[in-house]
Order: sequence, then C-alpha cells, then structure tokens
Amino acid sequence: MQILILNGPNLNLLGTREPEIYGSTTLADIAAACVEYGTQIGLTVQCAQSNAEGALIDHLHDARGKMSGVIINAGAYTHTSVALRDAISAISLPVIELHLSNTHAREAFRHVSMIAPVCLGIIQGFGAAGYMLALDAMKAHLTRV
Ligand code: CA2
Repeated sequence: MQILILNGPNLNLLGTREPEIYGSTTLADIAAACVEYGTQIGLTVQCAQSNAEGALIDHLHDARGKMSGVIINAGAYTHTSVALRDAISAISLPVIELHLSNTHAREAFRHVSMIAPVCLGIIQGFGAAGYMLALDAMKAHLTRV
C-alpha cells in the first residue's frame, strides 16, 4: 500500500515561523516520521510539497494507478481551489484532508474547505501528530472488512 503525503503552499516554512500556530517541527522531520511510522504499520509513504497549485494537481494526477491513497494538507488552497477539488474528484482515490491547526477555531475564511466534500475525511488541530493519525485512518480505510 503506497501512500502519497502532499503538502501545499508555505508548509516548507514549518518549524521556522509561527510555532504558536503550526508547531516547531520542520516539514522534513514530519516527512521522516511519516515514512518511519508508515513502515511500522505496513504503508509505503512518499512525501511531496509544492507552493504551486498546478504542481499539486500534477502530483494528484501522477498518483493514479501508483498510489493506494493520498493525504493532503493543501494549505491555503484548501479554502480557494476549485481546481484542486476537481483533481481530487477526478483521481478516484481515497484522499484525507489534513490541517495542523483547527481551521474552525481561526479566521472565518478558513472555515470553508473547497476540497472537503470530495475527501474521505478530515483530520485537523492535532499538529504534526495529525499526519500519523491520518496514516492510521488511511490504513483502517484500506484494510476495512
Ligand atoms: O493548519 C494547517 O495545516 C493549514 O493548512 C496551514 C495553512 C493555512 O493557510 C490553512 O488555513 C491551515 C498555512 C500554512 C502556512 O505554513 C506556515 C508555516 C510556518 C510559517 C508560516 C506559514
């Protein structure tokens, strides 16, 4: 079971700024922890990050036929991108939406997710630990009876 973890705009800055919102763990640390945890639970994890909407869509398209599922922190594109939503819808793979922060406890513009209706579920508000929770959720989904 191959899982793509896709991170969107500005998440390459994790651990360097705004630790009170996003924590002090770097994206590289999160990626390494996800690969390690994935191995423990029987998932092969690949990670990618881009600040560009089109590149994120290309990653989603490339996942077709190769990946069993996708975990996406689409960053601010979550709240704006019909194109990302269409890409998620088009690939017919289970996709879990993830956020480090609880977007509903923040500004009103973060309360709307364009991608939520086409995702399997959402994990948010648990910081970096959310990525491991999402891997557990994806494993449970892929191995459900
Ligand atoms: O909570 C999340 O994971 C978000 O997806 C993060 C996005 C934000 O636009 C979403 O509403 C919620 C922002 C990512 C910015 O990441 C930074 C990391 C360090 C320093 C500055 C920004």
